[in-house]
Amino acid sequence: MPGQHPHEDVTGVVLAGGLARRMGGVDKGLVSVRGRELVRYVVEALQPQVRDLIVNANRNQEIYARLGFRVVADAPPGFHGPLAGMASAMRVASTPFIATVPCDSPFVPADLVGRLYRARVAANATIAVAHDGERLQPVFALIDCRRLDSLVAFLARGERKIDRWYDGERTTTADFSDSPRTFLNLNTPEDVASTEALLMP
Ligand SMILES: Nc1nc2c(ncn2[C@@H]2O[C@H](COP(=O)(O)OP(=O)(O)OP(=O)(O)O)[C@@H](O)[C@H]2O)c(=O)[nH]1
Ligand SMILES: [Mg+2]
Repeated sequence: MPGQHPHEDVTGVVLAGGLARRMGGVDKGLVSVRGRELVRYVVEALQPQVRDLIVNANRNQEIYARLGFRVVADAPPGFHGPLAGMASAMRVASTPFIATVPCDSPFVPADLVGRLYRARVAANATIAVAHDGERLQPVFALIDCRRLDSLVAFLARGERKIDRWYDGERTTTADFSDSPRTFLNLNTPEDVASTEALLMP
């Protein structure tokens, strides 16, 4: 039925594997935002949209595991960027697709996965990436897990840039220009403070 997407086809992946250099190297997903770990906002928004959820983290895996979902580290290891986290999630996902979101974007909309999914179907693409009207938002993406071999080969060549992998795939975009808050992400301590103010009742 138009306007719907098969939840059972999608595993949500929360990318929490970064170094958070702009936040002083803390584990960003675990940073407290109005008394709750940042990753929890993302998990709560994504979970109703997918069948399974995976948290991709390279540190504090046992703390992330308390969220109740599978935790996977990057493969290959070594902080090579979000593509490595996507690859390890694609390897273990038991659904045909993964939908990725970063752990530092607390305003994931309830229709994120559905819109990505519909854009992918409409374009007969293997990847759908969110577009904010000005630029691609590459860590908000729906990816066909059958492209794992392509991604592994890309990483094995020493490539790291997410846009470059997308460029070589059958990639389409999903327009989220009506929803700029989706892409608000917390990179610095100042971002945490301003978002806490936004979340004030
Ligand atoms: N799995 C994985 N995810 C990463 C890696 N680097 C960044 N990310 C994720 O990509 C998303 C967006 O990245 P940034 O906001 O730049 O986060 P970051 O790289 O931790 O922070 P900075 O070092 O300040 O840029 C976040 O969800 C990060 O967790 C990585 O090496 N591996
Ligand atoms: Mg960020």
